[in-house]
Amino acid sequence: LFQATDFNLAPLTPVVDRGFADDVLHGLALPQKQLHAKYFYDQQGSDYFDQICQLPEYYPYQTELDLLPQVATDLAGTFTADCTIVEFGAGSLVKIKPLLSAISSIRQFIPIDISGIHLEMASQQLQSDFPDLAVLPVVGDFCFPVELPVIGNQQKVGFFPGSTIGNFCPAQAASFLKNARFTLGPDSCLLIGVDTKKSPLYLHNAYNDAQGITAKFNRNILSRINRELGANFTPEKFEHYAFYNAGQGRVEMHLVSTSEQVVDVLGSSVAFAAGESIHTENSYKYTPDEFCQLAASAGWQVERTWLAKQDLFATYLLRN
Ligand code: AVI
Repeated sequence: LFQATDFNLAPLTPVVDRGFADDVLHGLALPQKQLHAKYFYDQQGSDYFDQICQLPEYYPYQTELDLLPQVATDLAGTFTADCTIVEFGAGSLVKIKPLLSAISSIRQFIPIDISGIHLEMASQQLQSDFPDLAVLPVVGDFCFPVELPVIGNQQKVGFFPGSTIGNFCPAQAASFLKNARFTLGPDSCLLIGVDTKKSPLYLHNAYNDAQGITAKFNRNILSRINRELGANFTPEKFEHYAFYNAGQGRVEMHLVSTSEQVVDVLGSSVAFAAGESIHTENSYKYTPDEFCQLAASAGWQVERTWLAKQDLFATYLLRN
């Protein structure tokens, strides 16, 4: 196992994993009620997210997917020795395919995801599409350092597409980047997709789609709390509300109580005033300069930047 001291890294940022029930109770007791966005992704939430990715308004998914074949072709000349790809928050394993098709030196693929059944099904499908690849899925929360099941001493390349880093606040994003350096080890790289700052209206439409799928995705977090923690939320009594907060450089998602109401959560009565919100997600957007500074603060060097059409999205190759 790697030791932090082996390559002169700062100790890992201490983080507390309170678990779902405690996190929910803690978040709903704060003056601004909040729920951690990672709890969107049960089986139902992961299915809704897949539907979001097919929406015409939700540009980050298709824009990044269109950029990846070019990125993969460019990287084929960089990664010539055997390597292992570690994907953080792997989801449906679609975005890895252009890399696997173009870079023949990839021997092992370790997808990490919090949503176990979703990951298992996607990994089986990928294994049958790429029979020579060793696919080693890990069910886990990549907010915390993850132990990798790597056999051998190949170079590790992290892959973190989809601008999931935007769902962390900048301090948490820097911690994630530091932890990823530790998890991946010396001489590693990280290929990361990050959404860019753009017109507020464009952003607004992406998080307020006409079909209301994002609203269902947002409310599902309440249904999940009902299912798994026996709470009695009525999700229809909460409105989806998403807007771009230009001062903070992020899209915020909230669930706004449509009336004064009291909800029972694990024996605690949680009171809502009419119009009071639960803050469910932040989605930070970074200019290339801002992201390069963030990466540098975590000890990564930005080796290459690819910008999508109209600068709608960026992919960066970072080197440890
Ligand atoms: C997963 N993540 C990067 C998405 C985002 O854009 O922040 C989640 C999402 N929330 C609403 N739509 C999509």
